[in-house]
Amino acid sequence: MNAIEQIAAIEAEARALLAAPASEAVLVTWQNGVFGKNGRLTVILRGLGTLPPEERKSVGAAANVLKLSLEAALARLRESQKAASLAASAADALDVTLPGRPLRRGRLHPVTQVRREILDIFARLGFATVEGPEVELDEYNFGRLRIPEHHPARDMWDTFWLDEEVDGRQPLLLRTHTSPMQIRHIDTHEPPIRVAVPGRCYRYEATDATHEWMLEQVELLAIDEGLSLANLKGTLQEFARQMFGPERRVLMRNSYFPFVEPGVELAVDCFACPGDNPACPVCRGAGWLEIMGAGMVHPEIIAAAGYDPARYTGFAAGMGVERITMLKFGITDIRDLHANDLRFLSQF
Ligand code: FA5
Repeated sequence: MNAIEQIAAIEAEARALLAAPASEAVLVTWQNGVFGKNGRLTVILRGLGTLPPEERKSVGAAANVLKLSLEAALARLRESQKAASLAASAADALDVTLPGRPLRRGRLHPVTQVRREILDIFARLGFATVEGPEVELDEYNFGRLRIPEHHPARDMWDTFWLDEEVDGRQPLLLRTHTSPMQIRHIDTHEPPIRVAVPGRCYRYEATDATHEWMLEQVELLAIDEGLSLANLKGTLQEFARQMFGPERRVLMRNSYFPFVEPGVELAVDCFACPGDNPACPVCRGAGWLEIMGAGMVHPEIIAAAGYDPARYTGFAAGMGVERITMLKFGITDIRDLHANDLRFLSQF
């Protein structure tokens, strides 16, 4: 085959290839065989100088025309193949302009929110936060709070008992209130004392809309020179105003706890009924929901800790965090709070 015939053969192959595009691998092999270092067209162009002058011109022209037109045709073919494959993948591709699905944000449990709010309010009133053990000695939960064995006040606070002992001391129980921390704190700190004690408490209790067997309390304890019932009342009223707003009515009435003298309890007006509905699950027609017990620390407790009760006086309070959460959010059944139903909890 002379050079012109070879050029014609390459051109025919190229037409066939371009008419029914082969795979990229076949295309590359063919292209190398034509344009590569020792490709057929390369060899023809390289050998132009050896041809007789009359052939050189026509062969050179034909080879160069073919080279340019083939290069252009191959580039066009590759462009159109690329466009086709993009179009094919676009059919099942992501639409990046779609707005994303929002992530479900978690939130704090309503009781946690309210506990933090309570502690924040008391922190602004000068009370530091401290914590104590949930597994407690009978001695702190009852004995040193002036509730000896067989005292009728124990009936109010039946609880869960443990067989274990700590450092040879027992009986141990799950604390019924946060008041044992009053004793632990005055045993280890000197007046002036102002602390708030959050924590879980446990009671052997028949549950209903306002009673659970596990509850959270925040205990308040202030011991200083010259503290009176007026300081207790002022502190609790300021707490209620900040917690529930100035329009909420607060009732302070007599109560009895062996570790205070006098004792009071604080109630807030019912949010679930006008106050006279005997079927109301929250107040049962009383119009008030009790949220805490309080009073002036009993002088015997101050004396037992080694301080002169003529010089030092104090007040204490113990409030139910779930009850305050109910008032705050208008929840009518305390049992919903720890039932762990996200449809309920995510409303708050
Ligand atoms: C006490 O626990 C006393 N330690 C409070 C106290 C502290 C008095 C300091 C004086 C000085 P009481 O048993 O009333 O008191 O409980 C206090 C609060 O805890 C109640 O007002 C109520 O808000 C909450 N509470 C009590 N029992 C339950 C229960 N079963 N479920 C939910 N909340 C409860």
